[in-house]
Amino acid sequence: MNIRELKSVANAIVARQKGVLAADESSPTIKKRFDSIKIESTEENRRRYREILFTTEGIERYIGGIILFDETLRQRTRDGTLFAKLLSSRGIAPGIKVDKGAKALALYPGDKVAEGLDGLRERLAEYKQLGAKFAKWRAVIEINEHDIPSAFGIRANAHALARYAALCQEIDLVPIVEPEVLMDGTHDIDRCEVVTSRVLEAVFAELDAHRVVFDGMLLKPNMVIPGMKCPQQAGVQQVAEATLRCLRRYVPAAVPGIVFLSGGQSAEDATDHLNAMNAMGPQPWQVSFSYGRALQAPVLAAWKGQESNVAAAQKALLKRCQLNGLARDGKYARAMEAGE
Ligand code: 5MM
Repeated sequence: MNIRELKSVANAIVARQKGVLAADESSPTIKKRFDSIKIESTEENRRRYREILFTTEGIERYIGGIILFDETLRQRTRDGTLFAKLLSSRGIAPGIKVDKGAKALALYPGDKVAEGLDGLRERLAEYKQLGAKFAKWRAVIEINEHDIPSAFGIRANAHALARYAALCQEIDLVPIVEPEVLMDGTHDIDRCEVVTSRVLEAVFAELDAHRVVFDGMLLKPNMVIPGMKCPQQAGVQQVAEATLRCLRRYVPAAVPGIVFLSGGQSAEDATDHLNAMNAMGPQPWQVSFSYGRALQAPVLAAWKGQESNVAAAQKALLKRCQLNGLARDGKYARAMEAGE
């Protein structure tokens, strides 16, 4: 393991004003996104769309890494350049999603566990050859009003995340460790904080037991936020305070960066929450973003699959990147949404 190399890639991804664009939608997820704008999910349409994202001028000032799906890592621009090569040449680290999705955890009704460990060492070696500098594994934790997630469900996901992270570091790929406590449901912010705390505690215990070097990884957690159907929604400051309280208790200071997922928040809310946390800084780690929907929803809405809308789509992406770049410094204000 080359710890210097791991640290340097991790630090570059969360350099000042920078974060991650999550463009690693699996085939079923990208189909859902395309359905919403009435575009057929063909391989060429997926390639075209990703080319729009990756060739947007100026995003390299705010985006340190982009997470790709297996198919995308093998695709090329219209003029034949591998996407991974294009991104590296622009100073953006290409990454790869390596989990194979959440499946029902046997004998634990209601719990899920992410699969994909079998053959992972060989897959990582191939991804590295294809130009990946980091990887990502997403564990999905659902909350219900009673007994989900179970303590064992949390442990099983934490164990898989740590096995994955150790395999990444063995081959000098920076692992992004993503335990996502979903915001689906009616639970309140306190329950989200309790579950997120238990999850992070278990994840770092397993990472430590697996000898994962904290300095050479990034954490991609959910924010502490009420369920979408909770009647008691929380204000921006409340979310920022609860999230930081939880992370400061359970995330070691050696971790270079926290890159939040957006999880179904609106683009504006995700930026506002990130901004509030940075305004309360400094924190022991870089506090940044790895948004999928919160960066891409405005892009899809502007593009609608039309060649004539490409410039508008790229403008929408650059705008979100710029605003999140400002939020990295605590300098974003909601009023900026109206401007260019
Ligand atoms: C972009 O979506 C990623 C892949 O999801 P599927 O396996 O469901 O296709 C996902 O892991 C994403 O990176 C994170 O959930 C963050 O995205 P959001 O939209 O929550 O910011």
